[in-house]
Amino acid sequence: QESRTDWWSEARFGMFIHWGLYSGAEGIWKGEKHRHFNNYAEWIKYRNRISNEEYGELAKRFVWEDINPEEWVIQAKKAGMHYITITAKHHDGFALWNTKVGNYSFKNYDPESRDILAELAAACKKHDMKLGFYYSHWVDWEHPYGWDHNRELTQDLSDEQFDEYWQEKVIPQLRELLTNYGDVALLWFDMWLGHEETIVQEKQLRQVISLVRELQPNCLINSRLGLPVSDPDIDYETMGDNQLGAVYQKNPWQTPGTIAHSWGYHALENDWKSSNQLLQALINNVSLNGNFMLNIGPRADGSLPYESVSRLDDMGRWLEINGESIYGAGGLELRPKQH
Ligand code: JFZ
Repeated sequence: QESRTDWWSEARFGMFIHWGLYSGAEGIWKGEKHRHFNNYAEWIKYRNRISNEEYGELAKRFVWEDINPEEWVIQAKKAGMHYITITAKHHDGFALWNTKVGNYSFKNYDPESRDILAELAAACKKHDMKLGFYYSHWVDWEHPYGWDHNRELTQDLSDEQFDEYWQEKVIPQLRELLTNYGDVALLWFDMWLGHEETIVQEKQLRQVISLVRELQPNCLINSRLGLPVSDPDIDYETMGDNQLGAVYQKNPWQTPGTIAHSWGYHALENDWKSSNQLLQALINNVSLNGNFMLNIGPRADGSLPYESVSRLDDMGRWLEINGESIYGAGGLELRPKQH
């Protein structure tokens, strides 16, 4: 019996791309001393309480004549990857595409900018690469009624306010993403795991699911949407960072991994994992019938750090020689497929 996750279970290895205004900050903000909660480069707006306007100015650091998403696709191919997931909207609330919903997107901050998701979608089509979108659905630091961890210390966000954010930003933006960019292979919702007091309601999540099923029936939905993995509408489980799947994992699953620490580009990080470590993460996951999605954080000019390129190329070379053991009925299939 065919299922919409068939391609996914064959694909095994994907590319995650964290790219947004934070890429222009490179993890560094004037006077930042206290690194609390986490020190991810892509969390810089939150950590430094940067206003929407000032943060938007980071758009000026983007070098549009050098930015070419096709290069990311070619790099993914070379690494042996079969799908790409890009941060359409991260927690900062800033849209990478030319959204008509609100004004927090490149086109309103830099007249030279282009619709990067349109270009990436075209490049993926050209190179036979599946494309998916990361969308931060409950955390949004731009919208006054999106979830912001600092709010816990200040005021309570009412259910009505949060639903206003949901209906006027989340739903119409997802509609755009599922309408204007061709086939969307998967959606990657994000949620801080273990956060009990989430304000998202089940009926809001069901609304998203209906929208996805209506507009793109083949699109996969991940578990960080906020419903249990056992829910029939959750197509695959997202594990924690570099976490391996449980042996009796029933659902399709994947681990998202970073090459260093942050997901977005950070100029000062140098805790790179080795090519061997990354290959072992991939092989471990595949041996447990799971996927591995390795993240890159391009700079504001679209380029990738040498350290990332060299690791991706190493993995691609290894897969070229040994790939059959991963994709065929090879020695790494320790147990029969369960789905
Ligand atoms: C979240 C984001 O906050 C982060 O910026 C990045 O986008 C990442 C992919 O997702 O961070 C998480 C959330 C959960 C875990 C790790 C990082 N986890 O469960 O290990």
